[in-house]
Amino acid sequence: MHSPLVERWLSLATSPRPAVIDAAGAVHTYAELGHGARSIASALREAPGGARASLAGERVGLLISPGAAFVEALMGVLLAGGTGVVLTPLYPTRERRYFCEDARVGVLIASPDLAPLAAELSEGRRLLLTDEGLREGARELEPAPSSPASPALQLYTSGTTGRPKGAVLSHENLATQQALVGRAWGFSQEDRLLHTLPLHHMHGLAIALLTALGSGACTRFLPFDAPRVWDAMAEATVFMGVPSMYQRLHVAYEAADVDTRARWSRAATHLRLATSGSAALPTSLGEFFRARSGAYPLERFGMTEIGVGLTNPLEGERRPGCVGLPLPTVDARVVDEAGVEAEVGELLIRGPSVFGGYFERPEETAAAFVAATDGGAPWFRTGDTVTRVLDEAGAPVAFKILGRTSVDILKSGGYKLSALEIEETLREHPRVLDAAVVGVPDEAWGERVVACVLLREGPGHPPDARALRAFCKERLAPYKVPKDVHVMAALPRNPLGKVVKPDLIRELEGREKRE
Ligand code: MCA
Ligand code: AMP
Repeated sequence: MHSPLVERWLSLATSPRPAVIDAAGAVHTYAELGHGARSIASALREAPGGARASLAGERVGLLISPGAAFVEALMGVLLAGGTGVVLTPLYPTRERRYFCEDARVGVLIASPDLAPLAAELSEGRRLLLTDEGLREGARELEPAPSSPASPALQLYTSGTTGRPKGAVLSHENLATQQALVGRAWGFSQEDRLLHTLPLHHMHGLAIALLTALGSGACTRFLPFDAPRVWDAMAEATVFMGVPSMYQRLHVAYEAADVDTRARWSRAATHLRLATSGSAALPTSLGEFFRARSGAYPLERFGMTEIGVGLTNPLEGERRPGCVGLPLPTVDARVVDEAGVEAEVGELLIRGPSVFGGYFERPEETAAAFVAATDGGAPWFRTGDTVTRVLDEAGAPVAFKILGRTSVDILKSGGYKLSALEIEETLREHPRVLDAAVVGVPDEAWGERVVACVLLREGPGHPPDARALRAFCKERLAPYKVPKDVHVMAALPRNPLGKVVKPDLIRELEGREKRE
């Protein structure tokens, strides 16, 4: 038996149509990738006593640059019955090691360009390289059985408690997403997706890549670079970005000469769809893009744990500052702290695209859901504060995201991060007595990560902001490294001694205005 996700892939995997154009411009068909994926699946299942029936339950790490090899390995893992854990070369080794250990990654697939980074993680793990040898040496086995409930991907996301946790997405979760998003956004095999997002998160991996693959569309991978992205729009029909990308497109446009601007505007009008998500799109940026491309970006709301939940319409009015309505099969509620229906409150979501839980974290999984009173599936707590926008007759026409329920969860350039994780890292420094990390509103990043630290006495010079940033940089993903570090004499605290972060943010904003 094959899951709907695998069935969909198998139905496309013999097509001569283009599936991927890599950053160097090489075109790869679905048939080529289909062959590559089966070879990788077979190599993964190889074992001393003969091929294993399935990798069921096993986590396979992927450390592969965007391109055809990535898609082959991703689909190869699924065809072998395994669960993919996508690793990124953008982070320091310590972060990658954490993901591998937490997920108990047993096998690692790496592209040859990333082999040195993979070697650092290979102790006690099998390491496969996606080179010609792997493709040629492997026998093509029938795909391993998979069911809708089989875990397909384990994606890491930050929470309010310490280190990132692995959200386990099933084949059904992803197949549902693939079909719903593909349909809602009018995807077809005629589409050419301009893909500039990182592949280790839900946005780039599933919302963008799996949607395109499920529709038989062609995905062109390109590292994000604003001038190149503007020009590449001329060859694309769909672009998906985070608000920081739209901000960079805006900055590049403003800096360009008249001819370049005209060329870029023409290129943008080739797109039939540009979407924005992962963080709130400032309406000024949306209007800027509408003026160039002819259409306001389609803004939608998503999460690692649910994929896309709400979306503005493909056809019809896209309301600036709003994220639209639930996709078909997605149920949404807005509740207050007591769990009672409210005008403004936390957004709760349920439906077949909602994940089942965090890997080996029963307590955090339990805390993420609220039992339903109607006998249906439990509701997932998004942690986002929302309100419904109503029309004159009182019918909901869109949801509006007002902020996060926790001040300790930040979004920088579309990446979610936990202030607590950064604070814990800063406290590892022998001279840091205490630390408070907050997000300060920022044009480029949405929120800018700022750390305020109290130092303790000790030998030698006390560390300055540069030294503390360097300390974080060795230990954390680059986007988590505080952009500013302030050494303070005291932190604003409530009578219980807890740092009052809203006061700290106000204080920092006041400082910035004065500077
Ligand atoms: C890079 N830097 C960042 C970020 N990205 N700092 C804060 N926040 C960031 N997001 C650091 C770099 O390490 C570098 O630090 C400095 O900022 C400048 O880097 P630069 O090369 O200019 O940046 P970049 O590498 O071009 O990255 C910018 C980016 C990237 C392309 C906007 O942040 C990005 O790809 N963001 C997308 C994140 C994403 O896909 N999120 C989806 C999560 P230094 O100067 O110190 O070296 S999934 C999700 O949210 C749900 C499902 C949903 O709804 O989509
Ligand atoms: P992640 O855990 O990285 O998947 O991030 C999910 C979070 O991104 C959500 O809980 C929201 O806070 C935020 N988010 C996603 N899309 C939007 C949007 N269109 N507007 C505002 N916030 C968004």
